[in-house]
Amino acid sequence: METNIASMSNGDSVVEPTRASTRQRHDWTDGEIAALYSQSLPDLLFSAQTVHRQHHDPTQVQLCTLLSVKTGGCPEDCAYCPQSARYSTGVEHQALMDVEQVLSAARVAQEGGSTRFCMGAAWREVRDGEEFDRVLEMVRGVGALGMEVCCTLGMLSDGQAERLAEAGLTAYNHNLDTGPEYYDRVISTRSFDDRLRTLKRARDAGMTLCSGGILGMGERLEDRLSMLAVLASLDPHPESVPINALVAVEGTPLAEAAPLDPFEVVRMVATARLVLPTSRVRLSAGRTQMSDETQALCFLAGANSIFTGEKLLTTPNPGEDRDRSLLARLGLSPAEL
Ligand code: SAM
Ligand code: DTB
Ligand code: SF4
Repeated sequence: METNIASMSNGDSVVEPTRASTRQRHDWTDGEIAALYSQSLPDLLFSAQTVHRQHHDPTQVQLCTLLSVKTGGCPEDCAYCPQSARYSTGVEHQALMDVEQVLSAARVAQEGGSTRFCMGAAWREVRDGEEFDRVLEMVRGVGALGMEVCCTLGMLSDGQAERLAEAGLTAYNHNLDTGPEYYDRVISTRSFDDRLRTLKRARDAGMTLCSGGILGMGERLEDRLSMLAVLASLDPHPESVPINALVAVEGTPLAEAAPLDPFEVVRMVATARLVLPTSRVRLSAGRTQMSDETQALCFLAGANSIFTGEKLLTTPNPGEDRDRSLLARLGLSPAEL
């Protein structure tokens, strides 16, 4: 049965915010999403928590670890990215790592409580050959440890998606990054539709999807919300949705981007929770700039996954000790597989 929490907490709400609370809806309009987002913070958090508890244990947070298996020198022009060869960011280039090195990093991550290991490569797209074969070997090896395995390698062709799925890849990460209208202001070397095509290939090959975006690149609120509408239009919804706050890196075109209002991140997480009720919402890049209290509000708003460890791909992350203490202070526990 569908509940209308808005009428319980705020009879004047424009829409029925949680009309779709118990199922995935794929026809959210930008207007409906805007009405959710703009409720009072207490109403928004109440709705988001109610939906969150229908699908998830609110005390459990999934711990994921990232590893950059091939770093820097990327031909793309993503304006936020320290790994693009077009900007001088001081990121040291590193060729594709050896399988054994990657597996030993995965073991360390697992010992630290991570259940998911995500390997990233600064590629525009996957190319068939020895390097792709090596990545497939990494996927098999991490899977054999009993972890969820995720890769983010750029664009995929049909055959490549199938080979990744056969190797046991749990999830493919490919972010929309922003809404369709703003997209061209951030990246010119591949289109929004290219992204959707790669996501479809990964889905058709049987993998789960990890797709989200970045806040704080100069986009309007409408762009953030239309990104959520596109994510929700995917059927089924992406199983995990990373919400990144821009890490403004010197040398990139977005180095001077204005810092985000933390409440905008909280509202975005809560709105993602409402329109993507069954997905894991991952509070991703940008946590080093967030206070403990902001992160706590994000967990209250429905975030239930984080990246742990000292580093994301190339930029700093809070690190295990700090995260362990934050979760303990909030009475949250690492989710088990
Ligand atoms: N090269 C592949 C691609 O672009 O699909 C995979 C790696 S790429 C670094 C993965 C994602 O990291 C990007 O889509 C973007 O959302 C995120 N990202 C990169 N740089 C970031 C930054 N400075 N701040 C926040 N998120 C960032
Ligand atoms: C995602 O959405 N965020 C992660 C992961 N997916 C691949 C990457 C964040 C990268 C932040 C910048 C860096 O460390 O290079
Ligand atoms: Fe390359 Fe990915 Fe960075 Fe874009 S986000 S420059 S594709 S590594």
